[in-house]
Amino acid sequence: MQRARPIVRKRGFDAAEFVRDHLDDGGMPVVVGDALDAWPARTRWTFEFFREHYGDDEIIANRPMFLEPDLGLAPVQARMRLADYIDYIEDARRAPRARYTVGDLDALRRDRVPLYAPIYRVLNLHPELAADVAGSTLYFMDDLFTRLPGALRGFLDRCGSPIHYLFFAPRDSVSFLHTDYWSSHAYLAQLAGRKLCVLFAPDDDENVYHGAVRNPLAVDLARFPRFAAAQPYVALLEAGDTAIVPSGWWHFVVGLSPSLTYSYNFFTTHNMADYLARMIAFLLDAAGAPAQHGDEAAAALAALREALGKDD
Ligand SMILES: O=C(O)CCC(=O)C(=O)O
Ligand SMILES: [Fe+2]
Repeated sequence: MQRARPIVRKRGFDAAEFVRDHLDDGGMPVVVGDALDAWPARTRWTFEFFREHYGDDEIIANRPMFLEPDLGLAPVQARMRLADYIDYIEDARRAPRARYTVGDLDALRRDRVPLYAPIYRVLNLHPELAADVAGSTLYFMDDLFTRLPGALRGFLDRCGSPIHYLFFAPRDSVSFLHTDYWSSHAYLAQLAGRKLCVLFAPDDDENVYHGAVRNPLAVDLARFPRFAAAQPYVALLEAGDTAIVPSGWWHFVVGLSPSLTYSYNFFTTHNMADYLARMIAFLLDAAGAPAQHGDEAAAALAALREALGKDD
């Protein structure tokens, strides 16, 4: 990783500069230092706050995070109260108070990678918290997702890939190398603790073997020789920092301490065509599967048709 470059840090953004330098073609990732200054969550959302008010929520935590079978880690899935998960992430050497649905404590202890809860859709469970994250917007961000009809947004946020989510992470939490779904842009808003992010541009697709390189900090160059040509960009995220991950950028994130990250996926004119094409394919698929959320998906599609049909 000697050739890693630091991700640029900025403050005091304006919307046009943000889009031009970071989201349009060739746009670079950035860490914004003042994006969360006006968010009540920045001071209010602590481990203590969630333990006290939302401790009874159920958390599903996995190792690895999405139970990826190709990582050579003994798979573990555990269900527990959020309060118990917070106790665990504060010191992941302790045994969690959990009910195992895959693997067990012995399996968990066989490897240093800890449990990590992939999806906690905090605002769906507790809509009263939306104001704490300013409705998920950042002061410089033109988020086209918010212009979709409400019924469609609600459906995607409940039943699609997560639009927003809150990560409670132990030290050594790992999100293995991936790009986000539907070519969305993402931000990672660090509310507490520290994480290390390693990113690669979409141009490095082949050099990271389309994600087959899962951990860029420990690459077998005999197996993945082209990785030597990949250009890593790194950032240390501290509480108050927000990392912008533009559409198509590969990212790998590891926890350096117990931490809390609010994440949001969005689209702009730059990635709109890909995003909407994938979104509509998803809706059509869902509408054709009545056993799952078919009716809701059909209603979401109808809302989209109506919004597009309006001649205002
Ligand atoms: O572990 C993290 O904070 C990164 C999560 C992430 O990138 C994702 O789930 O898409
Ligand atoms: Fe991601």
